[in-house]
Amino acid sequence: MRCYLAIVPALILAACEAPENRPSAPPLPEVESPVSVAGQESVIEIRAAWMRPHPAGRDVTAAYFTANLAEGFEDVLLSARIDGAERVELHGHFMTGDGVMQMREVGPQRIGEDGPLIFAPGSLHLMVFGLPAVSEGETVNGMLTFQNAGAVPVRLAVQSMPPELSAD
Ligand SMILES: [Cu+2]
Repeated sequence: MRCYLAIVPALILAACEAPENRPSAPPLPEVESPVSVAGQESVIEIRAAWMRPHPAGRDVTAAYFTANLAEGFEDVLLSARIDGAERVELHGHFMTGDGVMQMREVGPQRIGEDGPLIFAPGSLHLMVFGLPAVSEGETVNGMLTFQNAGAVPVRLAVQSMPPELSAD
């Protein structure tokens, strides 16, 4: 793109921006996210997504996954939902002062170039409330919402043991 000589700065700006604003120009891709602090797009890949079968008589269970940043250099997991569940919270485990492991809700979780965002037993997990009981071998669909990547679908295999992570 070339900018031609103009005397008024505003005209120079207009001349430079014109190609993007012409009706014939393809629309800019929209980032499907509520806010975008980092102001850029990213692509997230989800692997090893699984959910524990409900313990007998309970309607709360936990789900796990590994999120990789395939494109972009930073993103934030804002929230999650699971089809059929009343509510999904991001949880973490913490050691209390007297050495007892407890879990509680945590805020948005960052993912960067320094490595995948891992939700795994004993660490970060999705706490799934009010989902009709699922059992081993079923599959549950859900959605992870990232600040830049937007809504990323996830398919969770219901199983008691963690899946093997492919070596890459
Ligand atoms: Cu929890």
